Amino acid sequence: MVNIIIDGKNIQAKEGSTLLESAVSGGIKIPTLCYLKEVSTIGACRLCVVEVEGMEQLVTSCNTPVKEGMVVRSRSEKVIKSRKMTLDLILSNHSTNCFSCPKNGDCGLQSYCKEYGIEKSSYEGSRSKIKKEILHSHPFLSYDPSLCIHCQRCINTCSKTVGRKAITSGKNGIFTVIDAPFGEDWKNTICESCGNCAQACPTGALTEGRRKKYQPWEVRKVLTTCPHCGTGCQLYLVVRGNKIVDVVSAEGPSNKGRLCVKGRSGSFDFIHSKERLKYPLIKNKKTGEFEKATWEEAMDLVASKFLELKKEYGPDSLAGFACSRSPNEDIYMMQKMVRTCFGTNNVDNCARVCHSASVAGLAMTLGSGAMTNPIYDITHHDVDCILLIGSNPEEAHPVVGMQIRKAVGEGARLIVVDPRDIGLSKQADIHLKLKPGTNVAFANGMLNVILSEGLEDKEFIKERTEGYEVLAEIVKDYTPEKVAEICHIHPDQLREAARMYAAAKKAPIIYCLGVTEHSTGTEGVMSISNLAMAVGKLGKPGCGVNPLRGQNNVQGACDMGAMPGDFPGYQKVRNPEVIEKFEKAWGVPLNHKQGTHATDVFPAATEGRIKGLYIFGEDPVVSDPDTHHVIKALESLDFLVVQELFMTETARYADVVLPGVSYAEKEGTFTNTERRVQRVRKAVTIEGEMRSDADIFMDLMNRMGYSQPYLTASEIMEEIASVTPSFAGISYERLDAGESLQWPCTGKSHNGTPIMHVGKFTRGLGWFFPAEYRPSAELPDEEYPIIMMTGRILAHYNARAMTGRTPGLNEIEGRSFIEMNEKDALKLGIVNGDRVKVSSRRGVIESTARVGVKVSQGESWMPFHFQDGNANWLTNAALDEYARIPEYKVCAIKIEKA
Ligand SMILES: Nc1nc2c(c(=O)[nH]1)N[C@H]1C(S)=C(S)[C@@H](COP(=O)(O)OP(=O)(O)OC[C@H]3O[C@@H](n4cnc5c(=O)[nH]c(N)nc54)[C@H](O)[C@@H]3O)O[C@H]1N2
Ligand SMILES: Nc1nc2c(c(=O)[nH]1)N[C@H]1C(S)=C(S)[C@@H](COP(=O)(O)OP(=O)(O)OC[C@H]3O[C@@H](n4cnc5c(=O)[nH]c(N)nc54)[C@H](O)[C@@H]3O)O[C@H]1N2
Ligand code: SF4
Ligand code: SF4
Ligand SMILES: [Mo]
Repeated sequence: MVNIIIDGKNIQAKEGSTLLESAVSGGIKIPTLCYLKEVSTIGACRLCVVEVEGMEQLVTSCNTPVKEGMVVRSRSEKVIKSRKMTLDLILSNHSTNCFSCPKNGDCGLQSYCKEYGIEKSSYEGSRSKIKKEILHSHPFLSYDPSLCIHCQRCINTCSKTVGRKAITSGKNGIFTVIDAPFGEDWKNTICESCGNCAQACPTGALTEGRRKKYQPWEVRKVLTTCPHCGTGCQLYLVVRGNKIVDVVSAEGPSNKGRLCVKGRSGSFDFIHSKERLKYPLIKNKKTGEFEKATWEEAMDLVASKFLELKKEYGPDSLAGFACSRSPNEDIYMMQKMVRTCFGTNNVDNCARVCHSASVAGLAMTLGSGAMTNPIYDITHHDVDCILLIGSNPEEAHPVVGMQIRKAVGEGARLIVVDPRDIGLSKQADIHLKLKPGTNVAFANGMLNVILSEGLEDKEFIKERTEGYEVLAEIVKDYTPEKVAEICHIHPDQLREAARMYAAAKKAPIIYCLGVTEHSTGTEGVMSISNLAMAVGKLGKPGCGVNPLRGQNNVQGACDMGAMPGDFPGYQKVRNPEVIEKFEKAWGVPLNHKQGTHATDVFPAATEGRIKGLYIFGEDPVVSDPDTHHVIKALESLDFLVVQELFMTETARYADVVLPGVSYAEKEGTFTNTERRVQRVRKAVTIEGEMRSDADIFMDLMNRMGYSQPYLTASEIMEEIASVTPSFAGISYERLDAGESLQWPCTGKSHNGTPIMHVGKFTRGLGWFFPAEYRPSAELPDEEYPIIMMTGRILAHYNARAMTGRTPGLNEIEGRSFIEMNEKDALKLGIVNGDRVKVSSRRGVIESTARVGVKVSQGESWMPFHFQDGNANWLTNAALDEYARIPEYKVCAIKIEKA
């Protein structure tokens, strides 16, 4: 610490900090238009000047380091005069049509001019003469050069915070200008439409179009959590009256002020959509049409129907799927309803088709199936090497992707293991473009190199693990040459990757569905955990095995016990003591039998073993593999209830449709991928008869004869904490007081657990799984010669119920396509943009070909978001033996010109 004096006030400042930072810490305001904390300290706007005793010239405080004994004046006559002159000069090049400016009333320049008494400029700026074109072709963003003050905040934000470098400095004659990617060719730029640049712009130069539609003084801001992916970005919903008009980012632990395009521009249109379900619907059996019903009618029908089926066919003929987009409190109530009223453990959530292999696999090897380290910890600049396996974070977890790009830009090594060229593979030191479905062989190959070159952590293996000898024997067979043949990679590249990962000190493994969504998904996960254990990279900062969980609250859905074998907090159904504990807590006898996995519910329904199904916020007709078999199963049911925001493809098959409410219309919590429990807050009330999802469950429970008191979200969290040891210390009181808690949080004075397995695995000793490579269930042959992988793209989210209702996102990408290799295309006479017929043993669709080298020869890739050609008519419902996860990532197809 050093001591300085600013405006007569003694301030203790951190050594190495700047005058501006120390002034702020001492509560002294200094104006600035170009400074951004940790991003931009270029001193370009010169508004932050201060006078330092002993220095002749004024200095820019944003980039002047503090020195012991400095005496500073931040508001002396000289300083004020200089600032006035600066503002006068800036204004000379700035259009002052404030009335027509989208930032009127919320503009840094306007407010400083007011503060310093500058009404108009006394100069005519030379820049004001250059030809300027407003760029506004982009669906969300626009740039008006006449309002640009060249502070470069947008450039610095895009390059440093977002790591994208989509905005650059250009030239117009002798002037340096901003080249913003929002002109007519916006689609051909590398811009990700995240809008972080617009949020950084202090004036109305770079803005979102929607800014024009509200005034800053008419709105209030509600702090909440993004409803899309598991990154868990914190954001403010900007609300005017009862309408969300905008989103701005908040400073959350996982996003640090960033958002991606879906969080910023795709999380409010759907809430106000005219297509929202507004009242309960009952299907008229004769006409097959839905008819409007009262809540009384609908709820009585649902309660009596489930009781009737239970009586006739037994409790295990009923099942429920919980919504991973919905808060913990709703999900907790749903599984409680299924267990206490349906009387079965047949309750599951979309993790079954997503990361169930991680939950099962890591629980077996480490004792806990969750991400081991926080996002910030594994993407921070001191990380040495990131091993990214089957994960496309630039599109699927974009704010994590931004932080990985930043880390790599700052020197971290990057190894990408993915069959496709993804955005991050361009930045990678090594890209292992392996054949789909060969992850276990790859991991064993890495281990072969590590063990044969003596790169393993012998002490860690000895002290903290078991099962090493068996695995070491198995991997002897997986020589780089053999693995190279299985995986279609180069043996030396594998050697190099193994050495790079093993030698790095801080080296996290980050993985996702490219590992899990296989018929060998759980083995894939366990072989990755083998890899990390062998080099001792667990239970340490900047390391770990890190599955990026998909849905905003899929971590929570698993934690809350929406799983056939687990009560809340992974307390096992197979453990009689656990059953006894919940029987006591809930006051009714419970079913002792493990439940049916969601993916097994469909064949069970077709075979008549499942009769009644309650789907809360999932759309399996779109998202589950092999659509025909899903539809057949739904049609075989005696009774289907769907509780939704919209009339989805799945809801069309329901007997009763119940309208729930979205994240912006209720209180609750989401748990993000790093096990962080974050608040969701009510921002608006939408007109209609919709009810909060937890309320619907509590009402139904009472109608089914279980006496469930009506609890608020906060009271439900109290109940969760009381029955779940890992949540025991979590409460709304703590969260609303600003604490950020990652479970396990075992008591009121426990601060949560950022890094798991420190010193000891949850399981005790870590277990090396004896993994052997097995090929995918369906391999290409003469009839269906091409492997199809499936996945997601940046602008859309799963079945698109939400993102599909934002017109701008549909403009960015709105139709089905299939990526194929140019050599395959040439053979088939297909060129880029051709319509193609794509078929598998299970179905036929049409799509548009995207020809190139993103995928290798003999391989292809499709998103599953688009109904005009959905990959899931073709995908294979082959299941993994441990987690029952489907093989979305590999099936055999044929492509023909349509
Ligand atoms: N924009 C957007 N973001 C989303 C979602 C969305 O729909 N849209 N959905 C959310 C959900 S639910 C989830 S679970 C996550 C998923 O996030 P990710 O898993 O990152 O996304 P995917 O595109 O399914 O697949 C990731 C990568 O796996 C690769 N891959 C395919 N087969 C293999 C293989 O055999 N081995 C290896 N090593 N890699 C392979 C693919 O090429 C792809 O790049 O995203 C979440 N975020
Ligand atoms: N081919 C292929 N298919 C895949 C995948 C793949 O990689 N390839 N990935 C799979 C994966 S990882 C996943 S997670 C699944 C996702 O599959 P789904 O879970 O079916 O997909 P979502 O579109 O997220 O559906 C969520 C539904 O919840 C509703 N909803 C949102 N919030 C609420 C709420 O608060 N209350 C209520 N009542 N409803 C709400 C939305 O309207 C939406 O219809 O897709 C899987 N499908
Ligand atoms: S929208 Fe995002 S990617 Fe595009 S220029 Fe702005 S900061 Fe860069
Ligand atoms: S990265 Fe995920 S959580 Fe963050 S804004 Fe984007 S969709 Fe939302
Ligand atoms: Mo997912």
